[in-house]
Amino acid sequence: MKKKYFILLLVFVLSLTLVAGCAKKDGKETTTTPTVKPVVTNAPTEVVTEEPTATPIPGPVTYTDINFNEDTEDEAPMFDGWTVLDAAGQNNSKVKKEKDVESNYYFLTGFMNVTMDEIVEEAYTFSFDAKGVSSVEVAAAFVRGYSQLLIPVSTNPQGANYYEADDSGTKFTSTTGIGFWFKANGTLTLFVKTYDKDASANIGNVFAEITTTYDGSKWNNILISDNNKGVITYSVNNAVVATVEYSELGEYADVFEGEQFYKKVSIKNAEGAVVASTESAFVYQFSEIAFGSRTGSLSLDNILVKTLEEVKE
Ligand SMILES: [Ca+2]
Repeated sequence: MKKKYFILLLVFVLSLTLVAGCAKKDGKETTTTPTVKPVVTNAPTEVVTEEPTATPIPGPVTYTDINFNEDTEDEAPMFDGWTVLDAAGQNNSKVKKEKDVESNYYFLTGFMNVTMDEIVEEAYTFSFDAKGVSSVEVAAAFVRGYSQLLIPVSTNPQGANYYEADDSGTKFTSTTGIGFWFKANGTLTLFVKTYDKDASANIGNVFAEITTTYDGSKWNNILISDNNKGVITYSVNNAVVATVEYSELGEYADVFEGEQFYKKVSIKNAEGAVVASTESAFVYQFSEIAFGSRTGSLSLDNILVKTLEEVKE
């Protein structure tokens, strides 16, 4: 009997061991951590960023960089790539020598038309150093005119050029474009040619007197920057003094058939306030860069014109 009990006990222990083993195995299976299915997300959408507005960058053409110096001859062509017209043949305008410095400059006076030969059809900057004007007559820098487009005036049947009076009863000259008239006291006149049926030659002007740091007894740096998209910025001695905004390209068929002009123009002061405006401007679709004088005297040096490459869209 004792042996029988021992065997039963042994079977019982073995059974317990097996049951425990199975239980352990089952437990292991039931406690297996289920696989977490990955969260399926949509493929990320490619974000298309809009190209920023194209900004003009300097280059690639520099038309002229004229530092009148010891080597500059005192006769045409002292402006390489420009045409110098001494309308009255007085031969007053000269390359002059600066006192005490090895630098020359160009003295513009008399009835002069100095135009850059290539008409600019893109954004550009036009900079130079200027001194004067002591005369009460006009000596100015012009942009967005075109001296081939002329309206006859009483003093000149060939038409008002940059040096010529416009018959408007003022001292303003030229038929087309925007003039920046230098004056010794620093109050410079910015004037825009207009189509004016009431004027005797049908040429009028809108203009603004611009207060600047310009000092006629010293050299001043002038920068005219035209983005070819409707804004010209005028700076004197590194300070913006005015902007000219132009728009509404159209034709004056009865005057210049086939030629396009910006008709709507406003002059803003340095604070951005409109100080003069017109809707009949003769502001040419392209830009002839020029100096003109009608017995006003202006000294010029370091003339530099650069086109700005407009990024193609
Ligand atoms: Ca010089």
